[in-house]
Amino acid sequence: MLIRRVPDPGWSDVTPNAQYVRRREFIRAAAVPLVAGVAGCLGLASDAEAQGGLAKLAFKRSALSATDESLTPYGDVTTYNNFFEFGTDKDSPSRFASSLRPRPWTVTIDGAVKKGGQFAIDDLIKPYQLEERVYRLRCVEGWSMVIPWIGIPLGDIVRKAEPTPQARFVEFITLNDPEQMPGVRRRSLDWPYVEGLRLDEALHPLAILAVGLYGEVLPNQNGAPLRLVVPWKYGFKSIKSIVRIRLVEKQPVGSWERSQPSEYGFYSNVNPEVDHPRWTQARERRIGEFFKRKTLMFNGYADQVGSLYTGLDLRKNY
Ligand SMILES: Nc1nc2c(c(=O)[nH]1)N[C@H]1C(S)=C(S)[C@@H](COP(=O)(O)O)O[C@H]1N2
Ligand SMILES: [Mo]
Repeated sequence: MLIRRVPDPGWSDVTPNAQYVRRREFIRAAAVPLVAGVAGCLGLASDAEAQGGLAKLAFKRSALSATDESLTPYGDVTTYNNFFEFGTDKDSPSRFASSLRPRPWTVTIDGAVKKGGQFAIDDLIKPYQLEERVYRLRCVEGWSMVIPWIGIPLGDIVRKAEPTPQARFVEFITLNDPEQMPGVRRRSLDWPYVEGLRLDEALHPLAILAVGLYGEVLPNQNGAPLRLVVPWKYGFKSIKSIVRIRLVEKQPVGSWERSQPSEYGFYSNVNPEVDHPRWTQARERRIGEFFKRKTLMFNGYADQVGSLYTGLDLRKNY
């Protein structure tokens, strides 16, 4: 069991990132007294200096966090990215995503729902208390990170729209605007970027819509202003800069499945036992670490999500 329950310390203050990182370290160190200044010696201040200077968010810490692992530094989380709408190199998103305009931003919720509509991003999020969820993100390419996301349960948004009995899947669609996204002028994928979940996966409490990370609003390169985070699936399922959430009857075809169906399936659960056709999925490199580590079933969330897949052949349904 990799997820340890921690007591909820309640609403966080709106804290500068330096204190924020120190407090996290403190919580992780549990009983070890932490004197002022020690954090700097441990190199935590350099993390803090790398903050984006973006708006701070008020949030409460969630018990559904992987609190037993070190956070990937902010600088890596925000410069080593996949966001093909801004190019295919790892540093393309951080170099070019400044042209994305995350406000004003409208999200359409439609399809098999009673209460759909078009919502300004801030109105959509306002009714909910933001939560911090520290999750492992594991890319199908074989690297991983640990990121303190800020968001709300996806299930809250889906339930509020009141899905009709026809709704069996949720389809997510990214903005497709060549003015803001230079990468969509090239056919590296079929635009717009699309992803999908089964309805019960979307309603699982671990699935969130993120609006921030490290206590701040999402940097553009991480999918501002709204992106999905599904921690037990490969990173590509966690679609960025969402403009539409559609409840549908038929299983959606995601962009990666469309581009290469033999390599990327609908489920895309992190599974060390099922290799990608061109490489093993048994191990991964945590960004910032030298040695590879074993990839865990469902990315370490097997206790929480395993029951969603009882009776499903995970080799056929990759
Ligand atoms: N719209 C969109 N969403 C996307 C992608 C993309 O290219 N476009 N890349 C995916 C992949 S492959 C990964 S691994 C994660 C990376 O998220 P991060 O850059 O915030 O770590 O975003 C996913 N979401
Ligand atoms: Mo990925």
